[in-house]
Amino acid sequence: VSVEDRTMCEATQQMLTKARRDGVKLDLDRGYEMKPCPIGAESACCKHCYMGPCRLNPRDPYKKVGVCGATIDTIMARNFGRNVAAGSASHNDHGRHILELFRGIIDGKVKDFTIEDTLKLERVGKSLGIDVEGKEVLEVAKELCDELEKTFSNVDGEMPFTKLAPEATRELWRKDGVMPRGAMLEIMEMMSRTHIGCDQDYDNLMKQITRTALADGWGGSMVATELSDIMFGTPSPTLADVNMGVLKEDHVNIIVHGHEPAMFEGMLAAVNDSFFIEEAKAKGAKGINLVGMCCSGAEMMSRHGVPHAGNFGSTEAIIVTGAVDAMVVDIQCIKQGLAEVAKCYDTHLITTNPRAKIEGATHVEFDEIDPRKCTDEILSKAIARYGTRSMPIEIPKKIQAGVHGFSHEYIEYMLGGTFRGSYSPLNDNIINGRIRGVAGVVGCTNPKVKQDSVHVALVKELIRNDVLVLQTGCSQIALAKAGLLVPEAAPLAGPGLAEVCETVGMPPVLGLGSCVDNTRILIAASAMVKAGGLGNSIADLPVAGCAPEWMSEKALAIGHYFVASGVYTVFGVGFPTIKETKFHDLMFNGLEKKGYGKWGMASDPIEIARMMIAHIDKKRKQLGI
Ligand code: BF8
Repeated sequence: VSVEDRTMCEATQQMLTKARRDGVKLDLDRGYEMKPCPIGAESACCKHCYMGPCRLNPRDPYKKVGVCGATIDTIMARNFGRNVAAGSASHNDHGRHILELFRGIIDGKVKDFTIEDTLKLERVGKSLGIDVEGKEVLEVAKELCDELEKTFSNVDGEMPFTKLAPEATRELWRKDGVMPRGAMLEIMEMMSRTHIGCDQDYDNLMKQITRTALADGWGGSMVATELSDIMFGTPSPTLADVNMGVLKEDHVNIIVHGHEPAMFEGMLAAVNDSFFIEEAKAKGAKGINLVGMCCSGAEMMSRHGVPHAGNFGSTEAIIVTGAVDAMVVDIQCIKQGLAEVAKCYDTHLITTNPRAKIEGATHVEFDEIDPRKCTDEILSKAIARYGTRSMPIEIPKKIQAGVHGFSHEYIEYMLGGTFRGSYSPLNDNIINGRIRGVAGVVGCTNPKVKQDSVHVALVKELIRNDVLVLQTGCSQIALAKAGLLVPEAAPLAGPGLAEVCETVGMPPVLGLGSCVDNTRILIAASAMVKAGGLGNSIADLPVAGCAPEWMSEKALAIGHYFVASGVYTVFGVGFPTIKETKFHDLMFNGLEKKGYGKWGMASDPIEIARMMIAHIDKKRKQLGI
């Protein structure tokens, strides 16, 4: 298969070609060669006990049941529930870790990080009902920390950040018994209910799936975003370069790839230390070049304008440049295949988190209390590797500038100004029809489809139809590489959206950050409801979401918390359910009738756009606009 069929990213094509020449196999080719199990792909197998694994026939799903008698609907619901539990666990583990760092700062144990955005601290505190008047920063921080701890540890009541959702949306959650309590409880209950012989009613399972997903979006993910902003700064638009051309042949190149911002922040602080800059120069380098990849890269780009080298589909490929002296990783979406590729190109692959080691990688543990111990060792290793570089180096000359860092606070400010900051101007533009609706296009890349191609074609079609696009994660990077995250892309939008973009000076595609920052979209949607004129709940809004090249369990958890919050959410690639089953019908149809959003699935970008726009138009009609 030609490299052009594997990825539309030219830099990645160039590196895939080189890897093939060098005899090194990358994920992009492994993905093509893998023939996924057709029964598993449609979730028709159950391996929750050892009477099986049981395989049902996806083409005749009701013909057979499992040994225990489990029907296809139970099997699909249990599988989906466990996917959502894993995705929600990932984000909640991330969020809880961020909360611990925050507590470390408050307790004075962590000295290298601080509370950067005290205004946001107050605002978030107030939004949760904390009285901030006349209180010291640390006092407010302590109260906020105690309150947010409940996100994870509550065993009853309502998860703190659910307060930010519109009242009608919360009422639906209460009425249906899906209001999340504490994330640890929800995930535990999801696991226990999917054990052999427990909950065997797909409709009842769906309730716990919904609660577990909501415990991600309005729980751990939101804690991660809001506290990261408070500690490291709330993003505002920043110009940053994206793509492999950000590597510099005459510099020590260090890539940070993962999800939690603390280690990356630590690296950023250490890299400017004159001692290491001199060390690098002594080895003949002009300096040290720190760049990001995937989600922590997207966060650092949004907050500090750190260059971004590429998304999930490019993490193995970039090592093929030979120019990466160290790739430093923490948690999530770190392919084990990186170890083998790193070995072939003499790159240091360094794991830093006790929760994510990789066989064959070097482990240098990051500790927030003493960050320099880890970061200094990494710098020494990378500089030493630069001094002994022996391979030919080939860096694709692809680089694209874009504007990133549209927090929901900045969107409000941008549209409403300092004094009347509100989402009313956005609502006005939706009501007057200049903007048809708002879409969130987010998520991974997946070697089952040509990298970036569905993201780019979909977003272009949406903006052409006057739909404002909000982006996060690897999708945002795909569009940044394609040059759409600049105000100059406004003429690619339909006349109404283009006019708004030109008036405000904004791109038609707004980059909000990493995957946990999808919660910025939830808060923006809630603010749109509160600004008035577009209904009472998130489900009333003319909005839709999509993860066109998804691959992870986190993506399923995110997709379901959007659906559970009221958003029509379309996934590309494929979906782990069988059409014409009761469980599929509940997800793709029944949930909407109960007042939620619903799932959709299509693989062609133009078809996805058509589905999203049809939904937006349906909502506009219901609103009478
Ligand atoms: O969390 S977008 S491939 S890096 S899962 Fe992973 Fe998907 Fe990228 Fe970020 Ni989100």
